[in-house]
Formats: sequence, C-alpha cells, structure tokens
Amino acid sequence: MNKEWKHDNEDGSYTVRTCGWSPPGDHPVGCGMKLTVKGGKLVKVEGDAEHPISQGRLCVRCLALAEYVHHPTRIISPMKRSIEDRGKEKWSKISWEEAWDIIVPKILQLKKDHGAESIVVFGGTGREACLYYYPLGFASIGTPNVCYPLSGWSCYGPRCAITDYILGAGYPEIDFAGTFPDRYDNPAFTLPKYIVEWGKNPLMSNPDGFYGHSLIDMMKRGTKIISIDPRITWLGTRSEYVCQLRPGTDTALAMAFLNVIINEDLYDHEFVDKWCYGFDELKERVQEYSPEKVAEITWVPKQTIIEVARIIAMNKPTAIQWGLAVDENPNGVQLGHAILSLGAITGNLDVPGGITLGAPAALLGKWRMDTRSNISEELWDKRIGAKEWPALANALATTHPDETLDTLETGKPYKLRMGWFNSSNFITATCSAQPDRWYRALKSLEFNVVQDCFMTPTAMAFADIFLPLPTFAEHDGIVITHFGRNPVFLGAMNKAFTVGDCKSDIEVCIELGKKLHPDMWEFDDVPDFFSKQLKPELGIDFNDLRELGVYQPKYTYGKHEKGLLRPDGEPGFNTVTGMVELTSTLFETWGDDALPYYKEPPYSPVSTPELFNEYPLILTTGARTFTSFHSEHRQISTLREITPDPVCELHPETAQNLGINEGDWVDLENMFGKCKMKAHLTPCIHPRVVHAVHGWWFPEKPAEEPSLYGVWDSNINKLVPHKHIGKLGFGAPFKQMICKASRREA
Ligand SMILES: Nc1nc2c(c(=O)[nH]1)N[C@H]1C(S)=C(S)[C@@H](COP(=O)(O)OP(=O)(O)OC[C@H]3O[C@@H](n4cnc5c(=O)[nH]c(N)nc54)[C@H](O)[C@@H]3O)O[C@H]1N2
Ligand SMILES: Nc1nc2c(c(=O)[nH]1)N[C@H]1C(S)=C(S)[C@@H](COP(=O)(O)OP(=O)(O)OC[C@H]3O[C@@H](n4cnc5c(=O)[nH]c(N)nc54)[C@H](O)[C@@H]3O)O[C@H]1N2
Ligand code: SF4
Ligand SMILES: [Mo]
Repeated sequence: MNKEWKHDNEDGSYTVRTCGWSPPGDHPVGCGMKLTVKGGKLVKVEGDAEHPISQGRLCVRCLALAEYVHHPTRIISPMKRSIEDRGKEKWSKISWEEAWDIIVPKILQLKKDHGAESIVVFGGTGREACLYYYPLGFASIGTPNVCYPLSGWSCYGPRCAITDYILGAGYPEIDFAGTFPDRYDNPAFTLPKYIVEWGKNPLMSNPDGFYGHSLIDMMKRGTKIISIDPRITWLGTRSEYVCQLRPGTDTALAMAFLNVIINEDLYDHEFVDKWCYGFDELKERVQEYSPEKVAEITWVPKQTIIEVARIIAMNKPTAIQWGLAVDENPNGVQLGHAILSLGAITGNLDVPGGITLGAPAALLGKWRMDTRSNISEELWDKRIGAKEWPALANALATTHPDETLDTLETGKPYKLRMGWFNSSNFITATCSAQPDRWYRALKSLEFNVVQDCFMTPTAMAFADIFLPLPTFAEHDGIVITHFGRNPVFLGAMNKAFTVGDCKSDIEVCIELGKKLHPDMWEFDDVPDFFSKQLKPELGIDFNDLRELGVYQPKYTYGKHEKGLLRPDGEPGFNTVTGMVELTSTLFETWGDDALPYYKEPPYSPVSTPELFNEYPLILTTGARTFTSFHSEHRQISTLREITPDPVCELHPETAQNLGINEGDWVDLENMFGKCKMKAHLTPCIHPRVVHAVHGWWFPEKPAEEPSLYGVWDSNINKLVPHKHIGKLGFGAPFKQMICKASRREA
C-alpha cells in the first residue's frame, strides 16, 4: 500500500490508517480501516479500500467501534477489591504502580511458598492476547500452566493437532489469493471450481483468520459451493448441495466420501503413490462406510453422498474449508484426519485454488517459542494434564483444559492458588463446559487478576485486581493472519489516540516481565519489541511496517516437492514417514486408532436411546452472529438493537408440535442443566435439531452475586458436560448434545 499512516485533516481532526484486531473481538483478520479522531474522540470509522484483503469492507462491529471505545461503562483505570468483597461492587481505583505493588509481591510469595505452578494464566480464543498469554505465563510470571479452558481444547486444537501429526505443516486454508497484491487476477492463482464449507459459516465468523467476503468474491467469479451443515445458511441457499447432516456425524460422512472416491477409482494416483503413507489400510477401513450405511447414520441421502464425493474428486481444484464443527466434536481428530485425507487423495493439497499450507514454523513465532526457555524441564513436567494427555501436550503448550478443572476441584496433583484471567470471560457460555462447575471451582483461588475493557460476570465474580485494556485503536501492534501458521499478510495496528489509563497485553507482559524475569524482556518499549521480531525475518522494522501498512509474504505452491516443509530440506512432508499419513504412525502409541473411524456422539439417539426419549432434540450451539464476538458487545446498543436476545432456532413443524410460537421464551433442558432462550422458527434448520447461541450475559441486569449480570439465565453451556472428550484428549460435544424444548411463561 505504502501510504502515509497518519494524516492531518483541515477541520482539526486527523485520520489514522490501521488494521483491526482486538479488543474488541477477533481472530487475526486485520481488516484495513481509517480512524478519524477529533478532540481525543473517535468520530469516524471507514473501510480502507486500498487494503488488499478487506478492500474497504467492514463488519457492523467495527462500524460500532466508537460506541465501544467511548462507552460510559468501560473501565479505564486499574481497580482493586478486597477478597471478601468478590462478587460485590466494592471497587476502588488505583494507579498502575499500586497494582504492581500488590501483584508482584503476591507472585513472588506464591512462587516461594508453593512453586510457580500454583499460578495459572487463563486465556481465551485468538485475540491479540493469544500471542502474549503464553509469554505472560512462561516469561513474565514463570509458570508452566497456561490454560485455554474450553473442554477438549475444542477450538482449533483438533484441527491444528491433526495437521501437525499427519501433514507436518502450518494451518491448511483455502486458497483465496490472499498473498497476491493483485489477488484473483494474479496468473499464479487458479479459481477453485468448488469450495466445500464443512461446518463453517465464514460470512458470520468472518474474523477468523480468513476473510469471509473472499468467498463471495470467488462465487462472483464462478466458484460453486457445497455446504455441510445441519442448518441451511445464507451460503447454503446459494450452494449446489447442502448436506444437512445430523450434528456430530461428520466423520461417517467424510469416510463415505472417501469410500466412493476410492471404490470408483477417482483418486489422484500420482499424489497417492508419491506422497501418501498407508493408503491400502485406509482403503480397507473405508469399506466399513458404504453410502447406504452412512445415509442412515447422518440423515444425508445416499445419492447426495455419492454425487458430492464425485464432485470433490472430479473438479480440480476443489478446496475444503473446515470449521469449528470439526473441533467441537469428541470424534473431531478423526474427522480432521478424514478431511485432510480427502484433500490429499484428490490432489488438492498446496495447489493453486486448492488447500494452501503454511510452513511448519510460524512466521514471527520464534520469540514466542523461545519464551519457554524460562521454564526448567522440571517445572515443565508439572504442567497440568501433560502426562495424562501426551497427544495434546505435544501439540499445544498449555495445560489440559478438563484436567485443569479437575485440579481446581480436587487440589490434585497440587493446589492452584492464583488465577490470571487474560482474555476469557468464561463463566459466561464461552470457554467452559458446565460453567457452573468452573464457577464453584474457581472460588478456591486465593488471588486473581483480570484484564479486560468492561466489567464482565467473570471479573465481577473473581477479580481482586482489574487491569484495563486499550482497544486496538488505542495501542500499537502487529496483526498476522493465522498467527503466522499460514499468513496471507501482516499489518500494522497503529495507536490512534488514548482513552484513560490502559495498558495493552504486550505492555503488561513487558512491565511485569521486567520486574520478575528481566533477562527475558530486553526491549526498550513496544515498537522496539516489534522491530526485534520483524528485523531478523523480514528485514524491516516496526516503522517500516507502519509505512507499508500491509506486508504480504511470498507464497510457494507445492512446498512438499521443493523441500520447503522439512527442516532437512528434503522433499516431502514434515511427518515421521515424510508423507501425508493417511495411516498415522503416532496415534497407536497414544492409545488411539491409526486410521480415522466414526464414533457416535456421547449422547445421541443411538448411544443413549433412553435419554433421547426424554430429550428428543439434537442440540447444536454457538453458530456465530454478526453482532458479537463471543460474550463481547452485549452492552453496545446499536448491536444489541439488532440482536436483543439470546435465540434458539427451531423448525416450524417441531415448534408447532411443542406449542411454541415465534418470539416465545423457551426452556432448553437436558440432564446437565437448563437455560432460557427466545424461539426463532425457521425452515432452515433440520426438524430434529435445535440450535442455540452461546456467550450471553446481560450488562443491564444486576452486577452483584448471585445475578452476575444474569449470567446463569441463558447460559447454554450448562447443558454441555465436562470431559466427554476424544481418546487423544481433544474435542467436546458443544455442537451435538441432546435436549428438550418447552414454552415458558416469561
Ligand atoms: N462474528 C463472530 N465471528 C467469530 C466469532 C464470534 O464469536 N463472532 N468467533 C470466532 C471463533 S473463536 C471461531 S472458533 C470461529 C468459528 O466459526 P465457524 O468455524 O464458522 O463455526 P460456527 O459459526 O460455530 O459454526 C459453523 C457452522 O457449523 C454448523 N454446524 C453446527 N453443528 C454442526 C455439525 O455437527 N456438523 C457440521 N458439519 N456443521 C455443524 C452451524 O450450523 C454453522 O452454520 O468464528 C470466529 N469468528
Ligand atoms: N456452546 C458453545 N460454547 C462455545 C462455543 C460454541 O460454539 N458453542 N465456541 C467456543 C469457542 S470456539 C471459543 S474460542 C470460546 C471463546 O471464549 P473466550 O475467548 O473465552 O471469549 P469470552 O468469554 O468472550 O472472553 C473474552 C474476554 O476477553 C476480552 N478481550 C477482548 N479482546 C482482548 C484482548 O485483546 N486482550 C485481552 N486480554 N482480553 C481481550 C473480552 O472483553 C472478553 O471479556 O467460546 C466457546 N464456547
Ligand atoms: S472482521 Fe469485522 S470486526 Fe473484525 S476487523 Fe474485520 S471488519 Fe472489524
Ligand atoms: Mo473459537
């Protein structure tokens, strides 16, 4: 782009060009925008037409940014509260010095008396914080226990682990010509003939490292869509096929596609012979999944299964984009294995218009990895759940989420004493299954620090110290898509103005780190920190990036042919066999099958028929909406006006049988809990399925306990059980439970 990043306007305002991330919200998608500031206030947010990815388009959440930034209930200075006042509105404002004077001695004392492992850092999904909560834990505080608390690490955990284990590559993403400045017109790019949207709805879930509107761009140019989703989404209505499957049965469907493609000899022999390991075993395994049998399991008609399989195999390039439905499934690792196998045997891996692959080492990831060196081997061995779940512990540098709840509840193998809540409001229906259990368990912590922009139910319940965060418009940063695991660009987040006395995640890491582990934090300030990341890999510093606006790394297709995936520089994939492991060489040592297989959801008409009599609807949850990022944005009136209530979707016939009308309040209930949602009737959902949103709380309801902003009223995760995870430790049934629905009076 190479444009000035700050421009003074004639009316006394100025405009800053930036790339968005968080807070509020977002995985690193980095849309380009121009922020106009006058008299210290954000007065205008516009899309930046010159940004190569977003090309001027913005979501409603960014358009409402000024409301968020200047919201009267936003917290803009540090606060403290006595431990006996947790759950009460008894806060007093303090300075950052006072906050450090409380936090630092407390950490030192805990480390001395109980070991650094008694401190746990909780973090949520891929906001900017996600780059820094590992270093915060490892290098600022010095604990091995960094916890992403979602049962089964059910967001990207299964997808990233299976990619590591059977491809040895960075994140597989559909090719949307993202690295080319001229995008789809670049001669190296080929338009995908088909894109399979598998359990992903990228227009709604736009800020997910992939820019959803790219799909529309490609559809306009002729790409056709296949949707695999129990709901007929907007994209579904424009698809060639919708496989409206029973939630959670996806692995059976993927195995049936493989069955058709292999048995009809439609696969890419050259790719299979040269680059795949264990094809014969896979061929034998898929014989168990005939289209007839799988039609019964999945509710997808046999003929549809056969036709879709043929399309995937016979139209090159076809890209498959997998979404959260792969992860929120205890059978998700097997599903990921089957989907990657589909991409591989049809010859769609790392070809133009197919499935792009990142290099195994993340761009700008070295420093983050190096912060682990602050933790001794002995301390690292104490990481919660690492011994019990080696497949998870090898792939991810965190604790095991479900074991962490068990540890909080039992004090075994040791007692956790301090929580640092960095980017998760997880007693809301977000990063927790059975949040009521987490809520009780977290009460055992002796000292808690929460960083956030607003008072949340989690902060109200637990914080002793509250540290306020600046939004992405108020601090410097770098946004890098897919965290550098297959980036299409990195962009500068430019501080445009200041609100209150807030500090960003990296500022907090550096300040705390300098006090506790100064040798790990030899940076002068934030721009110096970024320059030291950028210089060795890209030869530019932070100011150069600001000037550039966006840096697009060069993309090379067919990396496996050119020796670009393996550290030894040999052709092949970075796996044990050097090939795509259709049959895994690792899983048996960890107690699982080497090949993908279908397993029924833990609660279903087949696994628990008696419970299903009582709870006769399949419950899927959490499909994204435009107006919020998880539990965020509920207090932003423009957005709340669009989505005023938590909604569940029911088929009109199902609703009629239950005496439920559009707009009625209903109870959704199962053997684990109950919650209240407003009914929306739509023929776009399968009649035997109900969908309920996640992440609801009500900033307008009483803050103090027991209400905690009404956090328990519409908390769908009370219906999702803890520790119903796959054999390798991944995946939980957030999108495949059972429930009943009944009308309530109010
Ligand atoms: N606006 C907004 N965007 C977001 C987020 C947000 O909160 N708000 N969150 C971000 C995060 S953390 C994530 S992980 C991504 C998630 O975003 P996506 O990967 O797109 O996932 P979802 O929106 O949860 O669900 C996608 C689709 O899966 C379907 N589905 C439900 N159950 C099943 C099933 O069993 N099988 C199949 N095949 N499909 C199923 C749903 O009906 C839905 O249409 O979005 C990110 N983007
Ligand atoms: N039932 C059901 N539950 C689900 C899902 C589902 O599909 N169904 N999806 C799950 C998924 S995939 C995910 S990833 C989780 C998400 O769960 P989380 O990521 O834990 O999301 P939140 O609970 O909204 O908490 C995030 C908090 O971080 C704050 N925050 C925002 N930006 C920043 C930042 O840059 N730095 C810091 N330090 N804080 C910030 C926000 O204000 C907010 O209070 O929810 C999960 N929960
Ligand atoms: S995805 Fe939407 S909310 Fe996120 S930065 Fe882009 S426009 Fe803003
Ligand atoms: Mo997520």
